Amino acid sequence: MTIAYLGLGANLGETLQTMQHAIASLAQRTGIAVRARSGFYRSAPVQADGPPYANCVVCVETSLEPRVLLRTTANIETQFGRTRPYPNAPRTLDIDLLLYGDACIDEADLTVPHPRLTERAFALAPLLELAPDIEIPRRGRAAEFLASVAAQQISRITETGMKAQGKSENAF
Ligand code: PH2
Ligand code: MG
Ligand code: MG
Repeated sequence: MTIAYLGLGANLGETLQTMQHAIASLAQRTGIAVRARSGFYRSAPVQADGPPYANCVVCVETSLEPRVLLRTTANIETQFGRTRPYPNAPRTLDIDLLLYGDACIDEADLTVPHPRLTERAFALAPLLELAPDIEIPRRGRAAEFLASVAAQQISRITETGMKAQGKSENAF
């Protein structure tokens, strides 16, 4: 069994509901146990356009090989209506493999750790909430990179904020 971290993002449709249902869908898959979910965050698009994003990170324990895990998450993206009209287009659901144990994979269609993890507050902040001391293979402690992404606009969505979802979902 391997501990892996998945980054979820959405900026079209009922973003929080989609992510909650996607996590439930992950938990139902053979070979995946969801161990923890970070809080939800609202973030400005980074190198992308469209509405603000909702983001979170989940920790899973899995017996699936990285490629099989990736196929499963791609399948869940499709289940929730993901389309790819152009790179970084707004989406109903994105699930990225951020970390897979201490594995380092450098292949054309799969790079682990996620190559942009250390440049993105929307991935780093929720990851650090789940695992404050986590090391990124070949990069060092994740916490060391927070300062360099401090300018990116991101805020944690509180429970109260979630209850008022209809009104505040697209606000920072
Ligand atoms: N995902 C991207 C590109 N930019 N920006 C935010 N805030 N959140 C994302 O999930 C995101 C992004 C590519 O997958
Ligand atoms: Mg992504
Ligand atoms: Mg992706």
